[in-house]
Amino acid sequence: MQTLTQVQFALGRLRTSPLSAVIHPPYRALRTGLAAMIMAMLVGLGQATAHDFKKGDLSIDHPTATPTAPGQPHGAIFIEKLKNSGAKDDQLIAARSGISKSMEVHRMSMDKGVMAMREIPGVTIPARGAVSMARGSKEGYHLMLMNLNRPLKEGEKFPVTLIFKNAGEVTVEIEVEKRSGAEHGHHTGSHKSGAAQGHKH
Ligand SMILES: [Cu+2]
Repeated sequence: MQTLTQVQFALGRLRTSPLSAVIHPPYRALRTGLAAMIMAMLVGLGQATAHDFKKGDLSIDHPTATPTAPGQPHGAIFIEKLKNSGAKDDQLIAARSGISKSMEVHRMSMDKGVMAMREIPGVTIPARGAVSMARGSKEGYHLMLMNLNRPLKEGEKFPVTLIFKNAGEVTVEIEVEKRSGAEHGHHTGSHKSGAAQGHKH
């Protein structure tokens, strides 16, 4: 609380000194930098809106699922970014959810001009690095909800527990969202062909 008050005070001072900024250009840059830093801190305080999750050294940034049509057996989950601030590699090795019978870690790739996907042992998040599991990313990583109990409706949220080799388990909230544009079309096509070929369990 005290920190917030001080930050507000600092921001107030920054705003009320336009003249000095004109007279002393070097200070202006300094003040702009400070203001940006303070704004970043304030944004950090409102974590509920950011939709990212933390576990140990890992951050899980914006996990989403694509809506599914009635009768569609499987669903796909994407994570904008998995970041690792630690000194050791970690790996997303499994996941579980009450919304499907099981979950698998998948990778989508082109095989002789045909898009296919297969189960992989895990997705490595390099030490002091990051990996994308974003929709339409070239890596093609995603989590598959195998045999959904019900369709995924746009706008809904549901919990999924991610299981990491080192960091352990963390439950995140998945947002079901549709994306417009080529990225989405590409992806939907991919999963139809992949599901037809590779998801007979
Ligand atoms: Cu898949």
